[in-house]
Parts: sequence; structure tokens; C-alpha cells
Amino acid sequence: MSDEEDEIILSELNDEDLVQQMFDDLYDGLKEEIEEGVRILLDRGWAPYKVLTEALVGGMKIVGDDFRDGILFVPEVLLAANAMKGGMSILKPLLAETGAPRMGKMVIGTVKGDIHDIGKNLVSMMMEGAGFEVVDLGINNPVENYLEALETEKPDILGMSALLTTTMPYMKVVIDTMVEQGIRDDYTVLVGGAPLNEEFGKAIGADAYCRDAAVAVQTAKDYMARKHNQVGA
Ligand code: B1M
Repeated sequence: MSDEEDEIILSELNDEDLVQQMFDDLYDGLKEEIEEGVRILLDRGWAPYKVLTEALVGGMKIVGDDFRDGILFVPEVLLAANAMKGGMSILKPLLAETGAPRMGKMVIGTVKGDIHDIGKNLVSMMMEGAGFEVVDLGINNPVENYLEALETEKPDILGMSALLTTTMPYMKVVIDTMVEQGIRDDYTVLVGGAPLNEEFGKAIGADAYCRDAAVAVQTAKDYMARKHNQVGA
């Protein structure tokens, strides 16, 4: 870090400059600065969701673009991801503290061969905030992990995340196995991740593709409402 950057006092920046500075700090993997930025924005009355989407996810988009273009490499992106997680850990309890009534239960995990977990964690946080109980299986899950969790946790929803074009087909392996075992229709299956789209979701037999965490929450709520209507009918 240069002397000039050393002198930046985050709390003295206006909101716009602070968010720009947080983009730079996320890019540079500066976890403590990101945590400080998050706290300042919250103190200024920003809603946790706004901090998450505008300051953190916005910054990660820049990291992603430069990673794609070969300007950033894995070690730098890992640092950025670590800084992002620092910010997310401050927001997590706030997003979960909405006092929303219990909506249902979801098991979620990133599929086999894939270690990306930021998006999945964000979905988990937002689902918890909306009143869902979430069982997070973590990353790199073979089909057996999902099946075991379905049996022991008995969730309403199975969520799967994949960030690589090479790992997204594995979602179909999980769904096909559920079909083979005659349990597919016992659950709502929601899928998400940057390389997916609606067409892919349909093609693999998922109930819905969710573009982002907010869509995941809304879709989950819609399916729960339908389920309750069916039970009530
Ligand atoms: Co990786 N990586 N990465 N990476 N990485 C991508 C995905 C990539 C697009 C970068 C690029 O080239 N532009 C590219 C994939 C290319 C492709 O397949 N077409 C890529 C690559 C190639 C790789 C490696 C192969 C690199 C290498 O080793 N040479 C390697 C693979 C490792 C592996 O998994 N086996 C790798 C490694 C890594 C790091 C470990 C360094 C790190 C991950 C750290 C971590 O997650 N703990 C990393 C990161 C951070 C990224 C980028 C930069 C950012 C991903 C992210 O966190 N985004 C990413 C570039 C990009 O996506 N633009 C990239 C922020 C997050 C909030 O968004 O995850 O999309 P996202 O989640 C969203 C939605 O997609 C949706 O909601 C979320 C919140 O709104 N969603 C769901 C996600 N999951 C859902 C589940 C649901 C519902 C919605 O269930 C109901």
C-alpha cells in the first residue's frame, strides 16, 4: 500500500467515494478496510442489503471481470473473496434478524468439483433473513451428500450452486439420482450460479433457476405458498 493510500480515512469520505474506495480495497483484498467500510455505511443508515449489493457484490463484479481478462490471478481473487467474506460476516446477523415468520427449510450446497461459495453463502444469508431454516452443506458436494441431507434434514427445498461451466452439469446428476430413487417430487429444487440460465434449469429438471439471492428468496416463498395451498385444498 502506498503512503498516499495510508492517509485515506474511510469515515471522512462521502458515501459515493467510500463505496468507490471499498471497490479498490476489495480488489486489493484488504479485509479490515472492507469490514470498516461496511460498519461505516451501516452507521450512516444504509440497509444491510444495500451495503451487500452495492458495496460488496458491486466490488466483486470488478474483481470477476479482471479475473476473466487475466489481469488478476487466483491468489489475488482469494484475498478479495476473503475480504468479501469479512464484510458478509458483519451483515449476516443483521440480514437474519428480520423477525420474519418461519417459512420453511432449505438444504443448499455447491456441487462436486466446485469450491466457489460466496454466492451460495449470500443465498443462505438472505434465505435465513426471510425466515427459512438453512442447512448449508458447503462446497464440493457429491450426490451422496445431498441425498443424505435430504433424508436426515427433510427440507422443503434443495438448493444447488455451481460457478463453473464444467461443474454445472453435475446438478443434473443429482436430480437424475433423485428421480431414480423416486424422491424428486418430494422437494422443490432451485439452482443458481453465474454460468446458469433459465433454459439450463429447465433442461436439467430443476423447478427454477434463480438469477440472484433475492430471486432465490422470492422463488422459495412462491413455492412454499403453493405447497401450503395444496395442503390446505
Ligand atoms: Co473462480 N471462476 N475459479 N474463483 N471465480 C469464476 C466463476 C469465473 C467466471 C472467472 C472468470 O473467468 N471470469 C471462471 C469460470 C469460467 C467458466 O466456467 N465459464 C472461474 C474459474 C475459471 C476458476 C478456476 C478454474 C480458476 C483456476 O484455478 N484456474 C478455479 C476453480 C476452482 C474450483 O471451483 N474447482 C477458480 C477459483 C476461484 C477462487 C478460489 C480464487 C475464488 C472462489 C472463492 C470462494 O468462493 N470462496 C473464485 C472467485 C471469487 C471467482 C469470481 C471472481 C467471483 C465469484 C463470486 O463470488 N461472485 C468468478 C467471476 C464471476 O462470477 N464473475 C469466478 C460473487 C457472488 C455474489 O456471485 O457466485 O454468481 P455468484 O452468486 C450469485 C448468483 O449466481 C446466485 O445468487 C448469488 C448472489 O446474488 N446464486 C444462486 C449462486 N448460487 C446460487 C444458488 C442458488 C440460487 C442462486 O440456489 C438456490
